[in-house]
Amino acid sequence: MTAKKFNKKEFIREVKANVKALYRKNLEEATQQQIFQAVSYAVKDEIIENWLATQEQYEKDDPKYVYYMSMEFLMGRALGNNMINLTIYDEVKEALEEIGLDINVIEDQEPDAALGNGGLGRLAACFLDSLATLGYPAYGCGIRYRYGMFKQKIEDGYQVEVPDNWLKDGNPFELRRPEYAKEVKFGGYVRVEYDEKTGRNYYKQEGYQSVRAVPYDFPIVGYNNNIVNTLRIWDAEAISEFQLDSFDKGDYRKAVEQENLARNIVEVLYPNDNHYAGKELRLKQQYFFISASVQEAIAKYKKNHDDIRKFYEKATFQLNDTHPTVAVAELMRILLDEEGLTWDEAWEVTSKTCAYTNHTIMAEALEKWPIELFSRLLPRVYQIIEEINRRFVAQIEAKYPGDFEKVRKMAIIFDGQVKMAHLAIAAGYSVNGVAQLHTEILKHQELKDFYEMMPEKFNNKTNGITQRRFLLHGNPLLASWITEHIGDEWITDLPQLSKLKVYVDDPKAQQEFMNIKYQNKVRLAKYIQEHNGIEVDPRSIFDVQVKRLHEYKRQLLNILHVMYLYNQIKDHPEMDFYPRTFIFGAKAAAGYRRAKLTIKLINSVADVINNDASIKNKLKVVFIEDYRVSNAEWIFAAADVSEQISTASKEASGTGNMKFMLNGAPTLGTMDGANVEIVEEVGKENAFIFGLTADEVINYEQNGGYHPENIFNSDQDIRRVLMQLINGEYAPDDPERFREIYDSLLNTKSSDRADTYFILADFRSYADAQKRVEEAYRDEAGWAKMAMLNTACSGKFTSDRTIQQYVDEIWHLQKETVKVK
Ligand code: GPK
Repeated sequence: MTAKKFNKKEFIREVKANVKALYRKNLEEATQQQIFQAVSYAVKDEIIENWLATQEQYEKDDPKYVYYMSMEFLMGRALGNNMINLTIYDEVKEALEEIGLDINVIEDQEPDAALGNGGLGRLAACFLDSLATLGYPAYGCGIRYRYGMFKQKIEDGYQVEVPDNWLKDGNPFELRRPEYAKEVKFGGYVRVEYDEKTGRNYYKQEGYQSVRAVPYDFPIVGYNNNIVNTLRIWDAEAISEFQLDSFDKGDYRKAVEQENLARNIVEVLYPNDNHYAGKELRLKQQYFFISASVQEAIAKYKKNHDDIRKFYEKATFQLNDTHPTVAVAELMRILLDEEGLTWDEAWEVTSKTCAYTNHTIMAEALEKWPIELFSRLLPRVYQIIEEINRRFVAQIEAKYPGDFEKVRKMAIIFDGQVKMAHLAIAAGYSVNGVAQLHTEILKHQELKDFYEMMPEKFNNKTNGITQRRFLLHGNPLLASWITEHIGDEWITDLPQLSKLKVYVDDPKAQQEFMNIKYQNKVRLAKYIQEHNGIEVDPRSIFDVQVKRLHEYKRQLLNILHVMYLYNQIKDHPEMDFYPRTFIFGAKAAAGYRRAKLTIKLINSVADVINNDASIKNKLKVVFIEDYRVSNAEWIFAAADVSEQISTASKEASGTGNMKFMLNGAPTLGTMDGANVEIVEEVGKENAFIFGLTADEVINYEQNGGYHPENIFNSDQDIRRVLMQLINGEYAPDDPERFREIYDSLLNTKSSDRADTYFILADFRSYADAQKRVEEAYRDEAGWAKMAMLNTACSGKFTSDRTIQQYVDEIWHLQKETVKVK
């Protein structure tokens, strides 16, 4: 399993040649960006033989593939990761040094491939890494957005969104594959023809508009195993006029409309996380990439198989949330209308091919499309969904005779809407949640009726993360230290980290471990100084909350607590207080007003505190601009404390929590999502747990009885902090600025219950937990041990384990091996 030998001389020669060929320049004249491109093409050359060999091997073995269908792949940078997985990172580093280049500077030229919002998109990226590393045949299927997740600028404390023109300098790793282009049709109407000979109706879409879907392939390099899988993302191009039906030739208006459709469809990623906006263009995006991907999967199968009724033996579709669920109907359409299967035959194939992952219980994230919109955009697909629904409702009625409530709650089409989750569950052979607690809540609360009707479909797959990116690449110092102590098998077998347990009481090991943490803090402090102009002390506790800005994730609880601490220090200047740096990083959806106001609040509090000399640098607050995969790697490496403080029951899993743990940062969190399993692995004494339990939260939500105003009235510290939201303390120029946040916590006049996310309920126990953090940190040896135990016990949370469970329990794929020639 060793990779091809790396030839340093040859590599340098190639980099130089690439600079010439691409830019007609010598190395000395080239910009760092140009050198990045040249280096990337040289690395791509190392990949390409393996990519070919892998696809040849697959062709020969004719394995089953998983098609991971996702609107989002939050890949981050490719160059560093590809070098890591090719196991040529150190060699390339040396080679570049030899010609006077710094690998960090070169890597820093690459824009993040930010084709995703947050956890869901990053999970897809980690899964691709694990699939290739474990040797499973897989395609990632998605959209090549021209503009990915917006870049975040902070101006006057407010978030400003800047377009992410990530393709402007060209994209060295991608490969355009026009030979696999597909036509995707929208709108028009369905004509039914009865064929006397076969006695069947035939359905034809007419008067439609279409776009050409053109795939771009990205190599997904497995770790040190010669395997290279493919992420296939689709671009949209206009169907040129000479390709129009003779019927449409000369229809100028149609030609223009089709061109606009092509231009708009892949223009931009919707920047919503855990939130559905119901936009027509979003549904177009969904059908666009799904139709192209399903057509391609079928075409690939048909190349060497005759019996389409056995399609599911060679392909399975994993639907990453409901966003790709139209795949169910598109597969039915092709099987019925193009392959000529009967309904029952087509349904058998479809329901053995599709599987669905649920990523949230947040009601506002549930996708439901108005039938008017859906049937206008996808007339034939809508007909098929109607028939799926008719049959599903009949099943419900057969199982629960006379129980109309069941139909009302479970139908796929109801109240004028198509409910995508219901379609995914009715059609799929598997429904999974992403952490134990989340799956239990699905089974017994959110999807209770479905679980009762078809319990066999439900299963849990606790999320995971790839240690190749988030430790080996992101934290090279710790990675080397670990390898020195337990060998390097952890790179593909993370539970090996438990071997570190013998070192947790060893003072020398403790010191080395904490020294590495310190150096990573210095690296981050430099980044913060350069990007934020704020000086932070690497000896202070780095207390970090990085994730999307959302009310349920409760960045507000964190910053209110900072305000409380500040009051304490001001009141008791002599108080013994261990210096703390509170670090935030978060993008808010562009249209999410309250989230954006929370960013302004964090920055306003930061301004006051960071500029108050009287507190002698005991407190610092930093909001890191443009939190994204590339700077996340550094942030996790430098964290002392991992803030995972969502309202219990609301965070399906979390994956940032796992990245912190891997890098030796204990969790300060609620018993929510995968935090529960983190505590299970590392022990309660090595985490700081607080707050309401999921059961308590759900009980309040269902039965009432929560009165935040009572807490406000009886707890003077809390009252004071809340008053500071509306007395101009942090907004002297506009004391009303944060009124909305204040009202959200106390005012029941607004439509929803006051303090929807139980911030006041959890405030005291959060503050107590923070106190315990401080005490624990003062005990140097104790803290070192706790930090090391977090790393040592993080083995469960590799995405390699998650993928192996998907393979064993859902997909049933065979491992492939590839030899280099
Ligand atoms: C869930 F529903 C969604 C969504 O739209 N975007 C998103 O990132 C996240 N998620 C969950 O919020 C996390 O708890 C979870 O770990 C992650 O998906 C991956 O499953």
